[in-house]
Amino acid sequence: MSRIVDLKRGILEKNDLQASALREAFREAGIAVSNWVSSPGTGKTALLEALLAHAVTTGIAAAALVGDCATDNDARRLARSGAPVRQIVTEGLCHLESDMVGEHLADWDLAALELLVIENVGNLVCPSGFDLGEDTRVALLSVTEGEDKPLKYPQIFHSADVIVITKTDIAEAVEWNAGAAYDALRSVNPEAPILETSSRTGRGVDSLLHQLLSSVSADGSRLTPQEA
Ligand SMILES: Nc1nc2c(ncn2[C@@H]2O[C@H](COP(=O)(O)OP(=O)(O)OP(=O)(O)O)[C@@H](O)[C@H]2O)c(=O)[nH]1
Ligand SMILES: [Mg+2]
Repeated sequence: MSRIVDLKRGILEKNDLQASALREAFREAGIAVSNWVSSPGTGKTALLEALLAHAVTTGIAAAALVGDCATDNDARRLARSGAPVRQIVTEGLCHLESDMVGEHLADWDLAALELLVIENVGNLVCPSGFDLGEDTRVALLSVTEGEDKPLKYPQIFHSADVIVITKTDIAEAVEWNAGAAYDALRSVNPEAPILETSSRTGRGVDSLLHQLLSSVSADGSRLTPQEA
């Protein structure tokens, strides 16, 4: 048992070390980086498609790195925006690790970008322990998942800098109880801004884009979402 604990600790320490190096590289390049975590099907890719399209039309240099266990379906969807996109296939691993991010960014000119979004593998547990060097961790919750998910999977919502509610266009149809959801979110994360979005209507896309961009100040240093 203690060998398993030691092994897990070793993996996390190695990840944290590489994440610190990535964070420094992102800071030097002056790029805002966010790591999107949620369960499968919350609408990460759909919202990111809308966000990238909005960034392209408003002249913001944004790019995406997307992780999945298998297929490059999400990268192909996102590439339609015209923004640079790359897929990481984890071959079954339930989360992204910082060395995968580093390898896939090795030949990118980060200084030419203003925003990088990393879409993590859809999973409400595993990604929470792995720092990817991001400025902003975004946890997403869709109106179809059930208002109690933050209580059942507290770590992922607790570790978020920004919380995004997705698919609000169908909230009424699925009898979404916003009050119960906010109570659950606030009980595990009292501070993080909560944004309501719909990739169908475009609701909240501009606010999210500005929230992510404002995480980096003019000198490249990190601001908390409350300071931004
Ligand atoms: N009505 C509605 N449907 C949405 C919205 N966003 C996503 N969907 C639908 O939800 C389903 C899942 O969306 P994806 O964007 O693939 O979800 P994801 O979180 O990227 O999924 P994984 O990458 O597999 O974890 C698709 O059928 C989308 O069309 C939304 O804002 N409104
Ligand atoms: Mg996706």
